[in-house]
Amino acid sequence: MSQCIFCSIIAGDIPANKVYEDDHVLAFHDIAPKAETHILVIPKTHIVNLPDVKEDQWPLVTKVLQSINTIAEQEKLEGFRVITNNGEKGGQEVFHMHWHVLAGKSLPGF
Ligand code: IU
Repeated sequence: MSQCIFCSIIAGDIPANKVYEDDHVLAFHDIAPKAETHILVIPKTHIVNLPDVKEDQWPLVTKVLQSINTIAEQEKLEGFRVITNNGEKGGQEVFHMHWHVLAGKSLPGF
């Protein structure tokens, strides 16, 4: 999956400002932050988005979500927002499932 930019980051072929890594999950700062803190959390397995998750991959999705809690604690986030965009019409631009973790000055509700 070498044409996938996030797979290239996982492989170490493209640098990223990493904040967390384990056997299954990688998290790094978004290159174009939309909030004071903007971290992307991704599974190391190439999954396109939520609708692409196979039955046996749900435990991996849980690991990704659990790692968000670990990252929030590690980065001392007092509050945070989690967003995942799915499909072109859902605003997804990179087709490797990722979870945006946004934090910083009070985020407006919506
Ligand atoms: P989206 O949900 O697919 O729209 O989000 C993709 C995000 O990936 C977006 O916020 C980009 O700024 C970010 N990103 C990145 O951090 N590093 C990259 O090399 C590329 C995109 I391409």
